[in-house]
Amino acid sequence: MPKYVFTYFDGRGRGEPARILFAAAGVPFEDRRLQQEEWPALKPKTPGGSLPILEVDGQPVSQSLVIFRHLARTFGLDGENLLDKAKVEEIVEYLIEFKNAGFKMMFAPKDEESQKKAKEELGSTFDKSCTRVENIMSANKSTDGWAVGKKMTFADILLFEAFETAVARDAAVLDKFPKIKACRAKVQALPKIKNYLSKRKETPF
Ligand SMILES: N[C@@H](CCC(=O)N[C@@H](CS)C(=O)NCC(=O)O)C(=O)O
Repeated sequence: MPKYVFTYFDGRGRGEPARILFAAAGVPFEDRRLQQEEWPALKPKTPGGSLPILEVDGQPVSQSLVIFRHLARTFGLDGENLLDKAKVEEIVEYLIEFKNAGFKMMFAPKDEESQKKAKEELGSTFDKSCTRVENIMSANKSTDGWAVGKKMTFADILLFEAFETAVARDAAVLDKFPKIKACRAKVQALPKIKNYLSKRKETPF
């Protein structure tokens, strides 16, 4: 098995899905959590000047989605057949759109107009992403409760992770999307993930 070093800031952000993928697969990795003050010195040494970065036997891979896909493929969590793989990626893209709207909101200028615009965008992206994902799940012929096919995939992991902050703020936020809600509970209850979450450092986002 390769030696994995995963470098990201000391939060969930764009890094957490990779950590949960490792936990789900039961694969050890070095979880290198950078403090903000360490970043200026490291930035020029990174492939693209941003985090996360996954080192696989010393070879750096950048871009969060590329890292997630690489891990999902490596751990067999990317869907069982070509169409399932496309559905997994489709769900992931919708959830990343929602996460990106969340980051935009977080970094939006603090004036009233900008905050209002970012909040509206976050709300409409949430509705669009959840509706599409719920529809994909409704079309899944398997009744096992996973998003795609009859096995857990990376789509389920991202379903759990992408809504963590939203659910922590409002436990009822996913009530209109029962399949997403049930699937999140299933992911959270898996022993390896439950164990990881119980030990995970608590961070605001
Ligand atoms: N497209 C990149 C974006 C990465 C990104 O924006 N990372 C932020 C943290 S979430 C970062 O490194 N910020 C520090 C900087 O740009 O100097 C990815 O998905 O990995």
